[in-house]
Amino acid sequence: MHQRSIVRIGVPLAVAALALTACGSRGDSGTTGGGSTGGATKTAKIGVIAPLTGDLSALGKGIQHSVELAVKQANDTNAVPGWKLEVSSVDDEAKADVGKNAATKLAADDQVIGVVGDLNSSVSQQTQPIFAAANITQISPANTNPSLTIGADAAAPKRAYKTYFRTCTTDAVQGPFAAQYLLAQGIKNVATIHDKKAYGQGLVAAFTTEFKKGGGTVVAAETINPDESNYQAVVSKVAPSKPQAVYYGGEYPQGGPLSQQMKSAGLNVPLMGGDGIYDPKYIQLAGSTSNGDLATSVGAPTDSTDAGKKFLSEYQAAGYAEPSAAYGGYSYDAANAIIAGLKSSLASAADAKSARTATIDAVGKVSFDGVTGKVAFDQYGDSTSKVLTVYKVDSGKWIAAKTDTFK
Ligand code: ABU
Repeated sequence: MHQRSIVRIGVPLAVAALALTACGSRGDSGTTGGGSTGGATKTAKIGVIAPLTGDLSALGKGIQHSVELAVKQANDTNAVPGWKLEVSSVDDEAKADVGKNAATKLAADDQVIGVVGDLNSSVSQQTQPIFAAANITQISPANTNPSLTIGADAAAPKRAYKTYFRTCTTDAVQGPFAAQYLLAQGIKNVATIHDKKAYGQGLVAAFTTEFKKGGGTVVAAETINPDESNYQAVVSKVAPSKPQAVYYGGEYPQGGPLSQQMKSAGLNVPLMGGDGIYDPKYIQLAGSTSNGDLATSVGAPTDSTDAGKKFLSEYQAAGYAEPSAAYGGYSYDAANAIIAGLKSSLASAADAKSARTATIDAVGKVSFDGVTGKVAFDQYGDSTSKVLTVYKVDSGKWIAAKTDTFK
């Protein structure tokens, strides 16, 4: 698409268009290439399905651009000889019904061989069967609800979809990690609040089991409606139980205002959440009274490792309009896991569609050192890495308080 316009628009604009293509800096859904294409004669696409508009677009854009960076680098290094890789991005708006349509669109494109996304567990519940029916490898950098890989019954785990993998760890680890952290801080009485969605509800359930096991008491358990923005009623219900902290299952567009409304109603205790609130926008929404609030997120801080620093520097050099955000490293690793699989699955393939099944098998066997640590998958499609970090709001910023491997 960009190359056709380059012929018409002359040299100065052509240079600008090439720069745009190389950065993959489109702001919305669409296809981007990026990188040199050498003598490639065949095209395979890696899809991105994420919220590219709406409240969670800060996270979605980080996912999109991180995949674009991996694809640009793969094209530049001729990682898959004879093939030009492209990114095809669709907007799921963080909504299950929109995600379903977006996944159907990607699956209908014969050149799509793998997909990175979705961000939301509740959206992936709808897109998983669509990609599975089309034999398209799906790797989420952010879904943490355990059922997506092991099925609904954690006591009898059974792989849900052979096409589905994730590079992040799950709430079966994240919830207990938070519970152990609070208990170690001497916090024994906690109120829980979740948004009734797959991620929030599952996270609170995992937290509650571990917190009680460790001797803690859940003094109140409430829910919010994520479509509302006034949480005074739930704050009034929780406050009389005098919790030492509130554990919240949900995302930052609701978590930030919940924290702000708690504090302004006199409930001056930390709100702790999972990776769904680990974003600067949470602090913006929660305001100055969010100092002391806590979040867990998957992995070690990206800027704490050499591989992470290299990724952030290359991301910045590529000039994307939005930061890589919480899941950038996981998205880059997810794209590189697909690309690693393509090295064998596309080696003698006539076209992308005929190599979809071989790609699933190849991705299941990858093992490499990525930005987030070792990238490899277990028998359910889960990441073998179980590293998490607790972050605390300090002077208006998230500061890492503890990084550990959950055992
Ligand atoms: N992992 C937090 C946000 C995404 C999800 O719904 O899992």
